[in-house]
Amino acid sequence: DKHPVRVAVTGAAGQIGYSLLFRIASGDMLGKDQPVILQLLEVTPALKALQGVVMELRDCAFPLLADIVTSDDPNVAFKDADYALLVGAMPRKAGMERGDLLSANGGIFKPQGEALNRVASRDVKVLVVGNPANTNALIAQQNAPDLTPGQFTAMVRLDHNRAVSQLAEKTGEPVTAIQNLTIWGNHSSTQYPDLSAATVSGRPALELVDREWYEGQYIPTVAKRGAAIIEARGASSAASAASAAIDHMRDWALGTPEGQWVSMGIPSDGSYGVPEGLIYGFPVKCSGGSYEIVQGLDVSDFSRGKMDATAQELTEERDEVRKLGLV
Ligand code: NAX
Repeated sequence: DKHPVRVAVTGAAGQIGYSLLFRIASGDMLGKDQPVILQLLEVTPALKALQGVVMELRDCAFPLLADIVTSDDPNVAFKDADYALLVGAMPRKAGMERGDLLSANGGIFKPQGEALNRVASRDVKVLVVGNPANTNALIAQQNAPDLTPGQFTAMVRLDHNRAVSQLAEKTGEPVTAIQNLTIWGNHSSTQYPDLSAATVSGRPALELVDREWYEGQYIPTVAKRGAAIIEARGASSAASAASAAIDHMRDWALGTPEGQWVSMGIPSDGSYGVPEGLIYGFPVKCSGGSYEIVQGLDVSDFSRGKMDATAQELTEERDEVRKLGLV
């Protein structure tokens, strides 16, 4: 029997947490043979609500759920964590400037990075979901000097999954027929859902859809899907975000299928001309618990422009958090 691994989740009493925790505990993330200990972090006023979620988790009698720890102290919640899903964040409120948002989140992700640095497993895999996810991941990473920068990642998998589903719908094919599309850059409206290398049942996607639809409809629909969900549901994406977080961590830990890739926000090594160090969405393949950027893809002028624009936005966010002394 496998030893339990420790999975820390922040913002555990929130909307995404309410889907995510049950999926982790049922074995969807790390496999049906991998026991888990959940280590849940919340702000003090939410600890009571969190106790209710814990009661429900226990009521599921999940065979793989070995233990549950709750705390309002990151030094407790991150202790020996093998995986950390940083979901809790300060959402943008009406009238908030980007600088205000980055500064409010710095107050969360700087101490969390420091705590991961102090107490987490030396091999911890960190996924930042809380927005602005890429730059929050950068803040946590830069405050964890004893960990490897590549241990910090940001979620663009929801965008990736949305892009797969939109293309499947358009071509009338199942989602399983779609392979090798990429979300480049920031988890924001500047993201670039790229079909240049994508295939549908083995045929190039861009031979099946027209260019006008791709540029004028597909890209903005994927990039603005979050707003469309809020408009329809009256609340932001939660179950789909949790599902994407499960997919991101599962693929990182257990590997991507042979011949396929997924999109992850990871520190740039300069590949594809992306400024080094930015946490940027790249096409990656995973195996043996690590990821590698897919190299050698063609970059058209159209792609170059989109990839540079989203890099520019991330560079500006980085400059802003530098000014604030957060990185
Ligand atoms: P909720 O507001 O429902 O839950 C957030 C929870 O985090 C709250 O319970 C709050 O008490 C807690 N929290 C706040 N500060 C904390 C701290 N310092 N330590 C621990 N917990 C803390 O938001 P929810 O809908 O769950 O969304 C969470 C985050 O995910 C938001 O930042 C949201 O913008 C982001 N999203 C990111 C997505 C992505 O693709 N990267 C998509 C979905 C989602 O919008």
